[in-house]
Amino acid sequence: MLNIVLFGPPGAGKGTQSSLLIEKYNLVHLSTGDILRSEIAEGTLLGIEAKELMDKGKLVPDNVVIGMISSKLDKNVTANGFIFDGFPRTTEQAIALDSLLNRKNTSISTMVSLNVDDKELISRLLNRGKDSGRADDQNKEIIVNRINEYKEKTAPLKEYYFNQDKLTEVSGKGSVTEISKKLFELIDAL
Ligand code: B4P
Repeated sequence: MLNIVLFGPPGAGKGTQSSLLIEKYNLVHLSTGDILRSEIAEGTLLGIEAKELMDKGKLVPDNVVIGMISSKLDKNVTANGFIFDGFPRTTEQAIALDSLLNRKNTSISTMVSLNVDDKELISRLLNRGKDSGRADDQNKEIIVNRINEYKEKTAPLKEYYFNQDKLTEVSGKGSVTEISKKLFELIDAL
């Protein structure tokens, strides 16, 4: 199985690159951000609680997102592999993911970290906020909170995957096609 963690700060291009990787490698896309937004759209209790945190740029509790991923893995037993987009975001989530995959006799193949500077991230997200309708993309202060949450809770995960010899760092600046070309090359070489 090909199991890829697509990693990076908010706005690094994880969602954008995921759609190209899914098409090329026939993988199942698991985006915790997308799953949470669909819970919000359906007005579920989980969605109502998540919205309050997401609108402030904060992370949703680990047990909530781990439960969501676990049930999605169970629903896709015949998949070629998965792209984890925006998950894991904390060490607890990474440990849980390793154990969920281990139970299915598989593991993470690689973790690709897309690196983009803060100025570019803020500009991309404010730009998307003009027509996305996403509350968390419309205000610079909230975007800065998201970047700070990333630096404090998520960026340390690079070391977690480095220690497993699975970390690859890629510049996320440049055109979408240039970046996807680099990702295809490194995945083909696995
Ligand atoms: P996510 O939905 O994961 O959103 P994101 O971090 O903003 O990244 P996204 O993938 O959408 O953006 P992309 O970089 O592709 O998370 C939203 C919130 O959900 C979090 O803040 C948190 O509250 C919650 N959440 C989600 N997962 C969680 C978890 N595991 N644990 C706890 N909480 C969780 O693209 C951004 C923009 O850049 C787009 O407009 C795109 O067109 C543009 N872009 C992309 N590539 C570009 C390029 N090369 N050049 C120029 N622009 C580019």
